[in-house]
Amino acid sequence: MRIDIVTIFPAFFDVLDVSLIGKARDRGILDLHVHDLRDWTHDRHRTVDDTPYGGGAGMVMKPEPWGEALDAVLSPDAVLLVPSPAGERFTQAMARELAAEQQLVFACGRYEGIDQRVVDHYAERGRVRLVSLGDYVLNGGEVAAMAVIEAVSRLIPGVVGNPDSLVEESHEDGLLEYPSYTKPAVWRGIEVPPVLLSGNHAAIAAWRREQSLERTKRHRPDLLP
Ligand code: 6GU
Repeated sequence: MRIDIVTIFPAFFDVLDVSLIGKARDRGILDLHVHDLRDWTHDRHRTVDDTPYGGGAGMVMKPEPWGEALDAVLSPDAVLLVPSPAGERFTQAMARELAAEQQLVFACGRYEGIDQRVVDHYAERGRVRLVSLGDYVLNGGEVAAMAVIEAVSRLIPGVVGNPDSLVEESHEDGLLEYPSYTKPAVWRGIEVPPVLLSGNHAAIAAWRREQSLERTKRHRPDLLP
């Protein structure tokens, strides 16, 4: 998969050199490119924002640099992802859809967002999705893009070493994941639940299921039917 990120803070994405994503890049599974939006400005101050029409607080990102940047990096079959608190909620289901794509392009806005005409223009020519991580406000799209990139890339075959670790996780079966334990069997006087030491695989599976349901009921009742 090819991933392009356009941002005024390329340094945010330096950490994509490390861990599983870094390894996937080294092995050619992920072809990741970070672009500085200011490379597509032409004035001395490399201006990317201006005051909003209609008034109001904050600044809006100008359409011209975005148009030049996206014309340069978008291929016809790409999905343009615009992180925005006004977007559709990002979910594991969306991560699975995006993991099947050839190219993802992230347009990371700052300030009060990108001039709406940029989204409208590319929506007429290809696929565009506004994505939100959840109901809270970040300073810009960079951290959200990073979250989407990690959630999507770990679903690409070969990125995560053991594919079994993909299926037993929170949200893959619609429930939250059960709690996990490792050695020692007693730590600071706290025992590992005895069923996990029993060797009874059916009992372990039943216990884990019950724990998943319990956690989901407590923390995310909205996920239950
Ligand atoms: Cl995608 N962007 C911003 N700026 N804030 C957010 C968000 C995205 N998702 C949740 N909050």
